[in-house]
Amino acid sequence: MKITQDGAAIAAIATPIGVGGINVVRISGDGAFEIVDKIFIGRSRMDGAPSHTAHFGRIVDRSGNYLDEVVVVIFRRPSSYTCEDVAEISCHGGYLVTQKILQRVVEAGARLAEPGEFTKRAFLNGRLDLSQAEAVGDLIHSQSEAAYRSSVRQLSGELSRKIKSISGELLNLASLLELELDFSEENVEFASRRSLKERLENAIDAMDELLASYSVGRVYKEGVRVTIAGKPNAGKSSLLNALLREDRSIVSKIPGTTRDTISETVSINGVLFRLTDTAGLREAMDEIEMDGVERARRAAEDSDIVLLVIDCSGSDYNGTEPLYEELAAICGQHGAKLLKVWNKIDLYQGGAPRDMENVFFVSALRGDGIDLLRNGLFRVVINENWREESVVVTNSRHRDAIARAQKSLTLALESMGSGKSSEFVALDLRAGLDALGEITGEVTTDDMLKNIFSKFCIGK
Ligand SMILES: Nc1nc2c(ncn2[C@@H]2O[C@H](COP(=O)(O)OP(=O)(O)OP(=O)(O)O)[C@@H](O)[C@H]2O)c(=O)[nH]1
Ligand SMILES: [Mg+2]
Repeated sequence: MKITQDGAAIAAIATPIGVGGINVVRISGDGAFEIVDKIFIGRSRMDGAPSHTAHFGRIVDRSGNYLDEVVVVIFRRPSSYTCEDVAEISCHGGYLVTQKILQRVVEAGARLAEPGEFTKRAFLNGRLDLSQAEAVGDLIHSQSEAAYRSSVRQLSGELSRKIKSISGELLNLASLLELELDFSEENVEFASRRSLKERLENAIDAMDELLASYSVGRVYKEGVRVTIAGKPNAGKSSLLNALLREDRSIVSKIPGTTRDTISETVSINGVLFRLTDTAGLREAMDEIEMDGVERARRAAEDSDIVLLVIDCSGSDYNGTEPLYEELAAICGQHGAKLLKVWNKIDLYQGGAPRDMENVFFVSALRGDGIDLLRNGLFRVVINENWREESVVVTNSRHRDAIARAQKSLTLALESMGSGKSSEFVALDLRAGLDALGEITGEVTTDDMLKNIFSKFCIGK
């Protein structure tokens, strides 16, 4: 296992800022144990201590005054998160005491770590590949069961294995073609063109599947934005409360109650939905309301799903077509889905409502039909045919790399079809391999790494 060139010791507080039971200051790199020995008084020295041992003692300042009682855990290279020498100082969980210990660590020779630098070193030292390192960041930021589950799967190397199996096949094909080139004088074919074509097509199909999984992956990772729109008094705020199963939004008989937009999140089958209640859409009466209506329109522009709530207690529902058309136009432009929700069915006087596609019948007040609507929202984003165990791409960087790789393979197929020399085909295959290599990190640039790890927290 190679150790990073610049293995100088770095340090950071690894726990959240604030007051808690324990905080951890983490040090990684050359001289990590010597640094601790300069500021720590315990029974033994860390420099000679065995890996994976915990040591009780005190951290002292320059004059030998004690700052805190701590436990230091040490991990010797390469058996640590970063594959370097790592010391973790657990101190009492106060803001000041932790800052003082970090300051001592820096005085003793460590430099402050940049965001994600521990994980970056873990990647550079081969402990994780790039998609796994990214999964660490996703895991920390996951806000829903689905985001959590998909990041754990990616961390375990599921996506990497899939990508490597496709790359392995491409590498075999490229090598065969390149071997042919070496023997070009003899004019031999190491693989029949038919079998080559078939294997390429299979790789393209496998990529298609991965690309298709991104629509689900994005939903898992980022959640779904839902706007609740409709005329004043239709029951939008009541519907928000019913979906949340709590009273968050102000409900009243007076039209125009909601003037601002209110957003809340709710988990449906583990997927995060961000629901936005809006001001009723009509020609506004006063300036504040006008602003609210404008916000409602903007929220609809920014949504994955728009719910048009229609009050069916009177005869008013007949007049909602213009509103439907307006929202349909907004949704059409932004690729969002528009669903109709007939509300107040407890007061409905018309004939039995017909079952229609993308139309739901509910009573936000009594809760009728709310579970069906919740399930409907879930079905809009997670197709019934989706298999839970499929490998899912959750990261747009990965999706773009797969799309580029697929394009190169399509070019390779075309070149073969038009009888071009193996040289061209092999070149396209290599380009495809490079694109896939960006996902696992076999091919990287400084900018790419900077971009990825700068989004991490300091101390991770
Ligand atoms: N009977 C019945 N009344 C309902 C139902 N849903 C909402 N209401 C009532 O309709 C009135 C308006 O509800 P809100 O939820 O405030 O409606 P809104 O669309 O948010 O109204 P604005 O914010 O003013 O645009 C309230 O008196 C609710 O109690 C329902 O399913 N059945
Ligand atoms: Mg309201």
